Amino acid sequence: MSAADQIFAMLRESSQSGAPLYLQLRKSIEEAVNRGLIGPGDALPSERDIASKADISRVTVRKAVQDLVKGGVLVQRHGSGTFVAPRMERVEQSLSRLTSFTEDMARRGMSVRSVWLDRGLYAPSPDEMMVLGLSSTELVARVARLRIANDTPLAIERAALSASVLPDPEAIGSSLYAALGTTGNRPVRAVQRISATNLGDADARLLEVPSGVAGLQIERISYLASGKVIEFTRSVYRGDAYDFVAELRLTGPGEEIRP
Ligand code: 16G
Repeated sequence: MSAADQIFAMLRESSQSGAPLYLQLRKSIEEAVNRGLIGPGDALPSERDIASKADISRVTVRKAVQDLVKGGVLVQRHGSGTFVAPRMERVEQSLSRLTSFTEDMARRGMSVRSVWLDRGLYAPSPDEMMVLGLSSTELVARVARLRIANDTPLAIERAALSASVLPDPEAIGSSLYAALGTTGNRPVRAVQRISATNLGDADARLLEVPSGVAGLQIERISYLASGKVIEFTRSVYRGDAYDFVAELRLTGPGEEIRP
C-alpha cells in the first residue's frame, strides 16, 4: 500500500468518530506515522491529492498538516513538499553515573561541539547565592552552552559555579568537568531533578525543534567529596532525543535510603 492509501485507510477507520474533519485527518496521519506505516523521510501525498481522494477541502487538509508540522511530526521543505520528520536517534543516559556530556557522547562514538551562549563573572542571583553558598559580595561564574552531538543540538546547559573555583570562565576548553579536574574540583556526587517542560521560543529555536514541544528541564547540584557544592546547572534537553534511565534495586533490610 502506498503512503496515501495508508492514510486513507486510517481516515476511513476514524470517519465514524464525529470529530471535526481536520482532527480526523490529523489523527489518521499521526496514526500512520506512529504505526510505522509511513516512515521518516517518506513524502506525504500532495494537499490536492489528499483533498480530492478523501473528499475534503484543501483548507481542511492544510490545517491538519500545519498542526503536524508545528508538532514536529511532519516537516515542510520549500519547493519539494511535506515529509514525515526524520526520527532522532535517542540517547540513553544512565542516572546512576556522574559523567560529563563530553564523556557521555564520546562513549557512544558521537562527536561533540558546543556553541557558547554566555560565559563570564556576574553578581550572583538569590538562587545561586543559596545553592552555591555565596555572599552578595562574591562573584559567580556562569557558563551557558548549546551542546551538540553529531551535529544535532541536544541540550542547553547553564552552569553556575563560584568564581573562586572558576575565576576565568573564558579559559575552560571543551569540557567543564575536565577543566574542574585540573584543579581537583571535579564533582564526585550530584543530585539531579528532572521535570517536564514545554520549550519556549528561544530555547526551541536553539534546539531546532518547534516552539512548545516537550522537553526535559534538569537541575543538577554537584558536590565535592568534602560536601561543598561545586556546580549548579540548569539545563533543557530535547524530549525527542534523550532518555534518562534509572536502575532500581530492592533495598535490603536495615539499608538506609539516602536522598
Ligand atoms: C552534563 C551535566 C552538566 C555538566 C556537564 C559537563 C546533565 C543533565 N548535566 O551534561 O551538569 O555541567 O555534563 O560536561 O547531565 P562537559 O564536561 O562536557 O562540559
